[in-house]
Amino acid sequence: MGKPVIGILMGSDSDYEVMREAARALQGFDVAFEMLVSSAHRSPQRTLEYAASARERGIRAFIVGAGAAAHLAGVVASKTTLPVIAVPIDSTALKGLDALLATVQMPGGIPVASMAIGKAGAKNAGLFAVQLLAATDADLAARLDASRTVMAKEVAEKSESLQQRLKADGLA
Ligand code: RP5
Repeated sequence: MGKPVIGILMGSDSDYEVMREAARALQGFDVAFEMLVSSAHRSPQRTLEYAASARERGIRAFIVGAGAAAHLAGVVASKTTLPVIAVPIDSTALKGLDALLATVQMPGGIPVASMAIGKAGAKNAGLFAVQLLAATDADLAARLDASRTVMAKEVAEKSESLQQRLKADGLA
């Protein structure tokens, strides 16, 4: 798929199952990415070096997933002016609410765009990254439009199936 333009970072390999959804979304639009584990607190130097060197290596935006006291996205954002899209991970007893609040409540000056908790957030992070790239890529924008058309068609089909189920249940 060529040289990575999106960097997917997660705090632990235990975040992978959620963050895989971001990778799938990017792959669906043939957007090349790299994915690695680096922690804000367990490997701070590695995280800072990765964030600082990404632009010169061709990365255009980051997708960052972390759970618990999720400061990884903010730390990445502190070392780059590339867009940082965060995914709060539901990896603790607080089911991601801790990560959501830690991620979304960035003090003014260093922005982080936070998605929803968990897999839907990871999927949307991937799509949002595609949309960022599509702002200056007409072909990618056209493919996003086409995917929305497919999505709308699927909703209409689901509604049609629902009518059949209503009939089968004697409700229509
Ligand atoms: C965070 O702590 C990670 O992002 C992960 O969501 C959570 C738990 O990590 P592990 O203890 O599973 O490595 O830093």
